[in-house]
Amino acid sequence: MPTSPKRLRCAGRELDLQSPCVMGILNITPDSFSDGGQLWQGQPDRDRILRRAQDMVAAGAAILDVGGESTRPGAAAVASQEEIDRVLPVVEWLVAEVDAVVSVDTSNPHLMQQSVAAGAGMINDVRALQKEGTLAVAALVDVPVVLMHMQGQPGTMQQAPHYDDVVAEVCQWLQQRVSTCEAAGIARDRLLVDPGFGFGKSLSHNLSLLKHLQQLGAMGLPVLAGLSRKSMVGAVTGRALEQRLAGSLALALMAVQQGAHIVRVHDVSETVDALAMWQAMKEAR
Ligand code: 8Y7
Repeated sequence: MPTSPKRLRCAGRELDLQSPCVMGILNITPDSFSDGGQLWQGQPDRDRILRRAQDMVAAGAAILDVGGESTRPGAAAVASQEEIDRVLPVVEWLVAEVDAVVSVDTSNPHLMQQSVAAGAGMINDVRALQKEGTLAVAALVDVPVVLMHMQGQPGTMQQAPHYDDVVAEVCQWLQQRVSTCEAAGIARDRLLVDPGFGFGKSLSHNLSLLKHLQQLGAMGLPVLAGLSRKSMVGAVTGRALEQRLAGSLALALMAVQQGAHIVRVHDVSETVDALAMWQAMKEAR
């Protein structure tokens, strides 16, 4: 089984993936799925964003993931320039002020290019570089790229997700995307993979992917898992969005136990503590 790289070069920063990393979520949208526009006051709220970002980094986030397009099921599409106007200033503020890798959560090639030019150290694309122009931009820049699996499109993906063998199909699809990326000139050591929990998946699909996450790790690339506050927590616990912390911590722990290198979360401090306990246990005799 190929082993994944132990370090990732992200613009001027290095990520050590030998112990799990936490990626903190910064949603710069008026209508975010799980944190409802708190960083938005008609425009991105610089003070609130920087305070939230500094808190996340002080709590142990190694990466901050900034996004301006809501991909929640049924969300409306955002125009390209509007997304750039939302997100690019935030990338610039974070690069200047915050001691962390800045990841840009986008499928927009213009925003990818401009964000990396502004100092972003990672691209997180829920469409895995399938949009026109994104492969070419990703080949030209020199930062890691997260390739996430999604079945269908955000607006309709949860209507009737179907797989014969979800684990095998998600792994095969990501293998294909990795090959396409390599053929386009993106070095393999810049790629990460993510099964895309909740993106065109039923509860049982999500649970199978988590249970067998190690199969994704067998590709030999770092694995990212985004489970925080997702509907699978609601489905199992019956909890509303703001009451999904305990379920989300359990999922983060299970993900790293199954080989995830990076967990994408809303609640950084709590997740860092949970992972510290996991790490301590792991290092015991
Ligand atoms: C994921 C993600 C979201 C995920 C990666 C949410 C942007 C929905 N989920 N990116 N983005 N993986 N790589 O609930 O699971 O946070 S948005």
